[in-house]
Amino acid sequence: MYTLLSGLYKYMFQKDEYCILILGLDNAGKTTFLEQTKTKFSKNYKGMSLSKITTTVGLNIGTIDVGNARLMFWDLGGQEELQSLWDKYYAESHGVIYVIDSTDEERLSESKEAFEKMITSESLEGIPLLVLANKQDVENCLSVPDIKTAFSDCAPKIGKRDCLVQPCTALTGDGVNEGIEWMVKCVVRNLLRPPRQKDIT
Ligand SMILES: Nc1nc2c(ncn2[C@@H]2O[C@H](COP(=O)(O)OP(=O)(O)OP(=O)(O)O)[C@@H](O)[C@H]2O)c(=O)[nH]1
Ligand SMILES: [Mg+2]
Repeated sequence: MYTLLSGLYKYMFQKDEYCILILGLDNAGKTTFLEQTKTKFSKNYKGMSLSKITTTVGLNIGTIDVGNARLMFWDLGGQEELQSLWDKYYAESHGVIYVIDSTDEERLSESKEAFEKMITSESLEGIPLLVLANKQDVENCLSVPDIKTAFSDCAPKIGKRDCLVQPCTALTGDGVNEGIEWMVKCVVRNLLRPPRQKDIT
């Protein structure tokens, strides 16, 4: 009886947990996106003022619940010297959100290099990839087709994993719901993924 009841309790209340990395160059808008996501998806979350966000040294974490899924975000600092820390988190992640500053054409190739290095990591093979073309509120910014063209030679390396390039404005929240809902759908159905490190230990 106990087993039956505890099984029922788990079925009804326990969330499946997924770790989602938020990566991208410094100033792309990762932390702004995380704060906006927490504000949109957590009822009682009193977000910090988006204008007060400063560059991340280390990481920020955040959790939201969407249906039966609990997403735990790790927003890592994007400065060059911090990028070497990204791969320490790959083994435990179930999804990656890669944020691009659509207003910064000058650093687009730098962003592409970091992206390429990340997607070629074996530990991320097969995991869903949400690419955010952020700062779409700024006039004359790069569009999704512009970014897809600039990143086109990465396509073979993305392979068969789920990938979506989503226009987004983290500051106002445009595109945030669409991106998160897509990610939830992908991580939940990504049953082919081998067990994560934490599941083994
Ligand atoms: N116009 C505009 N500005 C944005 C948007 N999202 C973020 N920003 C601005 O971009 C700057 C950098 O944002 P952050 O969220 O700190 O960027 P980050 O990617 O976390 O940067 P690091 O922590 O250094 O890696 C801030 O001044 C934000 O206000 C957006 O959608 N539109
Ligand atoms: Mg940050």
